[in-house]
Amino acid sequence: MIVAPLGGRPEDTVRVALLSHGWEGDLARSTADSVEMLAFHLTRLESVTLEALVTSGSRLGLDVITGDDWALLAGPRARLSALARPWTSPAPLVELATLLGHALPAEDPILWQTARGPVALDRPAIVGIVNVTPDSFSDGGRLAGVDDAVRQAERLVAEGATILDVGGESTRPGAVSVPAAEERARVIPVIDAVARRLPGVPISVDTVKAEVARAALDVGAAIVNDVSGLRLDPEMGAVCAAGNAGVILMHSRGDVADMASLAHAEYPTGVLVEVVAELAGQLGRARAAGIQSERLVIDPGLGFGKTPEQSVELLRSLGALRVLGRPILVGPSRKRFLGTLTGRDIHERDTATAAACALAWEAGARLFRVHEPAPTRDALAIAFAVRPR
Ligand code: PMM
Repeated sequence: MIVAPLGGRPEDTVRVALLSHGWEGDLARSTADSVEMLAFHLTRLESVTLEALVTSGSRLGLDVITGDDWALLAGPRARLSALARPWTSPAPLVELATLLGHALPAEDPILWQTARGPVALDRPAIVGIVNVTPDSFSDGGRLAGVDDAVRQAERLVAEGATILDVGGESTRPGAVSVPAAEERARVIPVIDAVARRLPGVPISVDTVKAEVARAALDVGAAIVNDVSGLRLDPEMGAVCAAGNAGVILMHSRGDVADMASLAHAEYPTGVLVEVVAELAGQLGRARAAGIQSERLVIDPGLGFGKTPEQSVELLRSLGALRVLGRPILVGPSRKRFLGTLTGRDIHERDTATAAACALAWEAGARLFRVHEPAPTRDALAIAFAVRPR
């Protein structure tokens, strides 16, 4: 037996050691990141919070040094992350857990694995929206529709989109579910044509139906964007796993007709806590279906079963989603809460969208689904330039 001390920063030396044992780069990095040592200074603590912190902290093997209304908390990132989970915290620790989630520094840049290779998330990635619902393009006729959609895709990429999201089913309140065959007829020719025209651009299919996802992956889609978070079609997880798709798990409740309404906007324990808990469940189900963690992205589902205030609260607390350990996508584009805040109509909300995206970047989001990339690209360029180094 040999016991050798590792000098230097644990996260670096552990990564190098794992690589020397043949571990794959991303896995070695994310595993090594979990041993990074971090410390926090907590002040203005209530005595019940202090007591609960001492109990929970020592159970997790964290160092907790306390005074009358303050504490110093130190330990490896993975153990601190376990404390930063408001949805499993005892009541006196919920606020602390949420704030700790915000305060945990961002993980090192990660790659998002998709069916067509990795997407780098060390800088903002803009997902441009290509809607192929019948009302989204001027004249009818499928062929004209495909040409229009390809032109739209080219414009989105020219303006800064690095991923394209093609969707053929509206989720507006009261929208009727489109039969799978009709949805396929709308999106598959477009994905096929865009994949040929823009071969370097990963394409995502915005669908809740496994049959549509499978057909899209067959013609070149790399990602499945499921606004139901794999809830609505029992086959979806298996199809994504078999196709090695990147998967966007968006938080929502209900079905296509009511998920964007307020029918399910009840969050008795708080919108953040419930969204995080439900996303955690969706991640678990996705992994159980055989989808590798590296392929999963989470999305709080702004505006989906959320009042404007609840969407704002999610944006304010977005950093807490980082404890789920997966890249975060946000889709604030032109949504009602931006209209409420600015008084602007739907087609005048691209500046507000850009501001929301820049703030979301600061909180840890890495992917931004927008209708009009140009203003968001500019806002994110500034946010990226002033990021902490
Ligand atoms: N929003 C809409 C549709 N798809 N997908 C994800 N991942 N996140 C979103 O926020 C989202 C989505 C609804 O917006 P649209 O009808 O304006 O495209």
